[in-house]
Amino acid sequence: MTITITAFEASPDRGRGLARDMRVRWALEETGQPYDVRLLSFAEMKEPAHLALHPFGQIPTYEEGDLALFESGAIIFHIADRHAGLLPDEPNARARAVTWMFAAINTVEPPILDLFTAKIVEGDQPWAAQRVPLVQDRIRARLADLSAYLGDADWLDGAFSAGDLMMVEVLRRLSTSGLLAEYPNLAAYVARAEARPAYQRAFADQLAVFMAASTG
Ligand code: GTB
Repeated sequence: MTITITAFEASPDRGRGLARDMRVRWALEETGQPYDVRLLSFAEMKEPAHLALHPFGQIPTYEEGDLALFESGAIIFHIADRHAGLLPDEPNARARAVTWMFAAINTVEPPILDLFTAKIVEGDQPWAAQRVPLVQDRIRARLADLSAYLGDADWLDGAFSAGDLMMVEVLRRLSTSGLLAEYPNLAAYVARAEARPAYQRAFADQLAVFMAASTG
């Protein structure tokens, strides 16, 4: 059955692979699943046809036969659960990998999103200059704990898993902030993941969409 995901027609990240279709593309590449992409304008994302798939009018969505999903975490769990390559077979190891997926989106990602909001969305507010350092310190607290946990291991719990994929995707949002570089083992962890062939294919595909939109 054909898998179809949705992505921005013209991503505001300018092809840096920071929108959440990137993590879904990467999971599909890691598990060797071919997929189609339906590109949407901002207006199309808020129209009834897309709202029927995604109640909040966002990307990404995932369609496969009569199954339609939204939320990147749920989509990646579905892909990893159905196809080999992103979750271990051993039940306890599998549960721990899923735990890291939740840790990434529930514990590490929120302050990182707050930084984006504080700097970009609310950057012109009078209190922004005070808020940004507070949020940065909250991020540092998470990164310090994650860095101590990872130590000199390659991945969070044995072999590369959906937990690593999600954690790396969350950490990549910090690439231009300077914060990741304060934790060399985390910077190396992200670089190690970005060197994976599946990541490279996913990144190239989303970049090609941006290039076509900006030249076409
Ligand atoms: N919790 C949902 C999930 O994980 O799937 C969040 C989905 C989401 O935030 N989607 C965003 C969206 O559709 C795109 S990824 N936004 C449009 C809207 O809400 O109307 C977020 C994003 C946007 C832009 C950049 N950027 O420019 O760097 C990075 C990430």
